[in-house]
Amino acid sequence: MNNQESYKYLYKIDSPADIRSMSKTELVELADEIRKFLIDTISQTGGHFAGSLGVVELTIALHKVFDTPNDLIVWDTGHQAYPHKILTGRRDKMHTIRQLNGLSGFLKRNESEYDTFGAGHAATSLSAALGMATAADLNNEDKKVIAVIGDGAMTNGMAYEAMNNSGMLKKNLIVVLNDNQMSISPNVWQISNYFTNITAHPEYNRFKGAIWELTGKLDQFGDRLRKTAARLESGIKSIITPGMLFESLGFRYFGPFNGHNLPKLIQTFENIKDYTGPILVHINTKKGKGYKPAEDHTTEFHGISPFDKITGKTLPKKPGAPSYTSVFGNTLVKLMEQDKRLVGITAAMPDGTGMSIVQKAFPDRYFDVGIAEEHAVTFAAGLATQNIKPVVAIYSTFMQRAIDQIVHDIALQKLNVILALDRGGLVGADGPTHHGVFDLTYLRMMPHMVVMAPKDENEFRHMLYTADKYEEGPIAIRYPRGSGVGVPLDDELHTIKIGEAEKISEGKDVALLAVGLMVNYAATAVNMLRAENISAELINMRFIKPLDTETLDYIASKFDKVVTLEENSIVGGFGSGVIEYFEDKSYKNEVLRIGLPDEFVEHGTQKELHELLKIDPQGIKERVTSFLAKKVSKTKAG
Ligand SMILES: Cc1ncc(C[n+]2csc(CCOP(=O)(O)OP(=O)(O)O)c2C)c(N)n1
Repeated sequence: MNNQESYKYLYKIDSPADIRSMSKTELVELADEIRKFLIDTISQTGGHFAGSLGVVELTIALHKVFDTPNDLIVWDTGHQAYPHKILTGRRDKMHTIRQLNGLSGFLKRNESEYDTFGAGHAATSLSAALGMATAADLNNEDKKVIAVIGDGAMTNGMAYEAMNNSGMLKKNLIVVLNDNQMSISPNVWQISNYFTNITAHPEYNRFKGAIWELTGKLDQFGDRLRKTAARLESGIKSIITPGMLFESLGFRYFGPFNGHNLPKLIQTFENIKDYTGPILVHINTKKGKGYKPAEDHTTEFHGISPFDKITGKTLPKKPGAPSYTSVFGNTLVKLMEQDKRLVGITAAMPDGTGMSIVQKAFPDRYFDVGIAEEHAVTFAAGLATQNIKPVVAIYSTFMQRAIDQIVHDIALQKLNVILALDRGGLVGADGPTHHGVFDLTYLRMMPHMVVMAPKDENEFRHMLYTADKYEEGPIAIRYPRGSGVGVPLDDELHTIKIGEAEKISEGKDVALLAVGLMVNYAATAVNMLRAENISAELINMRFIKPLDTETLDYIASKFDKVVTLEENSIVGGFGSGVIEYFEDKSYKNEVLRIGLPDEFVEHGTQKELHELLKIDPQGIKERVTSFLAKKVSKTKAG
């Protein structure tokens, strides 16, 4: 894919040890080569791009100065770690990134010894790094631990919990704040203004460094003097910087530095690497650095499908059904026109969730709270106590962050909050950190919760309308990543009776009870089964909670064998709900649960994964056929 001859250094680097002997001038050239390589490769594969372009110099500087893998670099979220992968022996596999059996798009402990901590969700790096620094002490090991966190991830509470704890523990921890003033979308938070306002003040930092060194040398008085110096320093710093946030939390602050000045970065890390205690190095970088289209359109290039590297344009999409995300945004705007109580909340994903459509239509009724899913949910709960009807749109995987808030703040108090869980089910290339395969399980366990999953984009719109009209407590809708199935959209919206299933087709040999996307797959499987003279009845259950027990009673009386289908873990999901109900009623039907296995599913396209896991129409047909062929009778264990 890449012409090796056009690279002077890159193909000589198989591990970070190879860059440690290189001069700063050579490393600057290497940085250019890494960018060229990234542009060549990711334009063909697609992937997380702009963030990686922004940390090329940082990655080189860290691997040059620190003794990785003995020293530990913890990248937050992991979407910006492509240069790290390139320098740590994975250059020649980069063309496989995010593809089935290829490199992960994030960090993975089992992919490389340089990947110290797996991630995909934001703001875990500081806690994990503090754990590692503490373990180094406990194990009597000499290790530096460096966490790299973005300004977007710093909108998440976990970062502050970790900083607070770091200040208490006083472990040797270096935090690099990679400040590009962007999350995926522009950063919305108050504290980003704080970063921007921090004045670069070399005299101040030099003065501070000198005092610190001097007081450290005066053994017996050093500690007292240091405390006095620290007080003096606070006084001075509060005059020349707008706040003392990091220092108040117990970090020594250095910066801000130009994160693209490689020699200066190397020098900075050389200077601070042996300092003790928590240190924060603040660098300014440009997301998309070095590739104009990505610099100009950072949001689009955060994660991108294959593109033309000359024009920066992505390959044209085949015209097709609208995405669930856009149907969500457009329908919500329509509902908001009628119902003035409705407001929209996103946790730093306005484009990803379709909330940007709401933002344009109703800027005053739209809230981007930052990467703060827990807060988003409790914020919604607060709004709901005052007769506002919040719609919280969060990807299923990120909603995992807010399980307690849903239980404690919303469900327990029976507040009228609408939860819109986008990317429910397997998401494809982002892999196990991002698959939304537990939501039916974790939502189903909560009292007062209503949980729906639409079979197509039209039903989705009616479910949103139903949620708006529902006044009995929380109601959740989970829907898949990607396009709808291409059905016409009704103009008039109507409510769906809570807990009412829909019969799709009549049959006599076996019942298929499906939710969400699986209704469609099952419908195709029903046709395939018919060709083999198997007559299957298909029910679109629509509600995971409450279950349509009338329909379940009817199914249990009509069929010996029942199949449940869901794109969720089979542990505790929709199928488990059906089995629990049958058990409670002492029904003796045989039940086959088709869903996702009790393991983390790797990355690949959605289609590949569906096939692999036999939840595609063909797989369903095969599994139903062998289920019917099997003579099973329920017996006591043993
Ligand atoms: C808990 C969680 N919520 C949302 C996301 C989606 N997400 C991935 S990267 C990102 C922005 C991160 O911004 P920043 O930390 O500044 O890193 P940058 O991309 O600017 O390098 C977001 C919101 C996530 N990964 N994890």
